[in-house]
Amino acid sequence: MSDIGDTMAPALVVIPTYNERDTLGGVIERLLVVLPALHVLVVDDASPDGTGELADDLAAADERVHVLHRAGKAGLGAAYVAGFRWGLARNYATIIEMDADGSHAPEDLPRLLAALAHADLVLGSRYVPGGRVVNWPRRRELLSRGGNLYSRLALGVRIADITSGFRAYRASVLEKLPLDDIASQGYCFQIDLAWRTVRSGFTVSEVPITFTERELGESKMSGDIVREAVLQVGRWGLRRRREQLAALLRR
Ligand SMILES: Nc1nc2c(ncn2[C@@H]2O[C@H](COP(=O)(O)OP(=O)(O)OP(=O)(O)O)[C@@H](O)[C@H]2O)c(=O)[nH]1
Ligand SMILES: [Mg+2]
Repeated sequence: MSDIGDTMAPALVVIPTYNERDTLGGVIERLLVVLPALHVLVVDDASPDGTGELADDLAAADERVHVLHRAGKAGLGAAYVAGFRWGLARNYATIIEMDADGSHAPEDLPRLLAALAHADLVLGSRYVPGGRVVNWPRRRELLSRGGNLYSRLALGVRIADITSGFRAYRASVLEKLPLDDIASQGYCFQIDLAWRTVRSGFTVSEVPITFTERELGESKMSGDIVREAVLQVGRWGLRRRREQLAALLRR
């Protein structure tokens, strides 16, 4: 993107980490090769494996890299909210979410940013034409596709990959969302933010990505994360139905 880094503050990539020592360095290196004007913020929750110290070393060697250290593991949502606040306080025009485990290809990011010219939020999508998932066990793909179908039906939004964690926001969206109220974590956090973005009247678009399952490190996926998403999305869906019904009765 030609306008990053000239007149506007450059775009910020927020990368939450918990025990991602094996992959973080490679992801940041690739990012800065693909888009040299980017800034990167690692939000580390005191990873026991030393990811935070590695991030400090990377930041000391490159002024485009920054680190936010947090006291302990408090979930992906809380880490992102802290990272967003950091970025908003520094006037970045664009704030990007990305995993540290290598699942999201830095090489796909220029297409996300290009699409941001015509939308307020751009999702890197596995489930639009051209999108792909590599190395996923069948049951993992079913869980992800099922979660997306469930969210589409409950919330009535036409988004193919609402759980995607590779996405770019215009800062104006994050400025408007009530970040203090967002308590959800994991997938639920991603659905929550996209849903609030749509309800606030912003536009969302999707571009295809190739998602590659992590080869190193450990997943932080858990039954709790799935349960939280199922219950919350169900609640939001019911609230939406109640609002629709109330509007119908008022007519
Ligand atoms: N700071 C912070 N980062 C987290 C936390 N939980 C997960 N992350 C990071 O969030 C990103 C996504 O987590 P993953 O474990 O890859 O979750 P996932 O992609 O749903 O699961 P896999 O497909 O198994 O990799 C990674 O960069 C994690 O290190 C947390 O509690 N705090
Ligand atoms: Mg992952």
